Amino acid sequence: MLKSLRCLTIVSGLAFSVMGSGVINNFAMAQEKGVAYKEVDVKDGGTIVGTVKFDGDVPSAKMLKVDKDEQTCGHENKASEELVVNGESKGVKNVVVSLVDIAAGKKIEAVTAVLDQKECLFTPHVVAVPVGSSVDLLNSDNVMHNLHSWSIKNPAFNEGVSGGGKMTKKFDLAEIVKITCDVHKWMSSFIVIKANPYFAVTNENGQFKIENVPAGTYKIEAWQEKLGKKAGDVTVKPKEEVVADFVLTKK
Ligand SMILES: [Cu+2]
Repeated sequence: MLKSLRCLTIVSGLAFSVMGSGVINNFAMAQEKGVAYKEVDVKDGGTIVGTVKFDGDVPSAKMLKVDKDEQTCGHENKASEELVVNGESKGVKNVVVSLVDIAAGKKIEAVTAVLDQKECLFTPHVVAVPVGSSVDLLNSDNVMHNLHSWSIKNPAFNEGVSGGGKMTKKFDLAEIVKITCDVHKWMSSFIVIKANPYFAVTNENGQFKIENVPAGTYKIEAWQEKLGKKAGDVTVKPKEEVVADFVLTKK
């Protein structure tokens, strides 16, 4: 069998924090510098798989106070998705794992992703796309929502979208964009735009897979809105599967 496993556990400290009250611009500082990326035919690429786990007691979900449009948004407070940890596996959901310094690899396939506003929450909570992609911003509710992008590099927008409405925005530059609704202050999400196609968002068990990676050693990074960034090195061999696990902790 060609398949073999190498294990890499990344437990170094956070590179820096992206959190803090009133410091939205830190998201701009949190962007990777990036390297010029060249599209090439990848032959005998390898695969990176891994799990992002939470170190510590599983935190209970922060509750968001619903105090407007209750007929649509509901009369109960809502569980925030800012940090979702699986109670059994301790996997962290919605972590963006990416290769940050890869200079050449598979073609960047621009996509049209969907970010919906449904029952007064953004869904999914984290959308990751490569540069050049668009996002359909939907409103599936029967109340007015607003889409406020805290973009630094891409054109920022702050526009209402009526019930059943849609607007589409294109993102050409890599950055982490926080999206909020100014009508319902509890609503937030992130659109993460990546400079190369080597990234994935973890599932509810914290698992991810990045495929068709040219052989080589790369810096791999995990980003989560509350836990910040953590990086390590991963070495990919032709046609092999390498494991890159992360352990994130609360500050
Ligand atoms: Cu809203």
